[in-house]
Amino acid sequence: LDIVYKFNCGHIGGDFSAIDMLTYLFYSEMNFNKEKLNDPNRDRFVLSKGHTVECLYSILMDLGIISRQEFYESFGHLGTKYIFHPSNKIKGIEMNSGSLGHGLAVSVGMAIAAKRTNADYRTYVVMGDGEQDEGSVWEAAMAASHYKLDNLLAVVDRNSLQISGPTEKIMSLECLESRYAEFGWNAVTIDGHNFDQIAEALKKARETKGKPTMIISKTVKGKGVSFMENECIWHHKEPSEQEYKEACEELAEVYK
Ligand SMILES: Cc1ncc(C[n+]2csc(CCOP(=O)(O)OP(=O)(O)O)c2C)c(N)n1
Ligand SMILES: [Mg+2]
Repeated sequence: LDIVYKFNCGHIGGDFSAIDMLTYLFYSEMNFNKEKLNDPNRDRFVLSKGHTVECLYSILMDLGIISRQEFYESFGHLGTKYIFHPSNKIKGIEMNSGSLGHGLAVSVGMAIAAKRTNADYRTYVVMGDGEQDEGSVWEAAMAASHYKLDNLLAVVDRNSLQISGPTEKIMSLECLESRYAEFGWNAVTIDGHNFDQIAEALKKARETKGKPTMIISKTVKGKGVSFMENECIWHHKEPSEQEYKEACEELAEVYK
């Protein structure tokens, strides 16, 4: 919220739908921290829905991987690595993303590389639900099951909204879980704001052998701020001073 307000740009709705999942992945699931940035065995994370980079920046700042001061001084300036989508010039970010439909395919490549080199890192990728409209996602989905990538964990942030409206109006996706299951995945649908359900799904994913796991993470776009929740306009809207104040107050209530 601070980043989007201060720089008057960003994608707050999709940041807030995904941040609970990213929080769990970075703080409780992945073999990844500040000391492991160059460790070949670190788990790989790809934010395929790269337009919501603010949620990733927030975590990397909190983990001390990105300097908060450097970030706020240079974000968006000419020549900076702190740009509006993830850049792999930043330590801790594996892949440039933002052009939707590429993250799963690149993650499949990372997972295949682990298998071929007998490395035991796992690969995690978070996609958007509107992103599922990209045909390349389904090519990658086929490859993931073909190569039995049980070291690959994918998430669809199922907030049911994309840039211009509800996913079901633009390109219906239901039933997403059974589609992935038919593509040979271990697919599960959970409440993506419930840490117990996230933990359970990730545990089962680790136990599943011979297939990749897809978590359909049902979320609320704009989660945590009443006037942003489920409102398409907040895909890419910047809060006014008053809206910023109100949003801060609401979030402070939730997190006190
Ligand atoms: C290939 C490509 N086409 C178009 C865009 C522009 N774009 C940015 S965000 C977005 C909507 C994405 O919706 P969704 O995947 O549901 O993301 P979320 O709801 O999590 O923000 C689009 C079309 C893009 N980034 N990449
Ligand atoms: Mg969406």
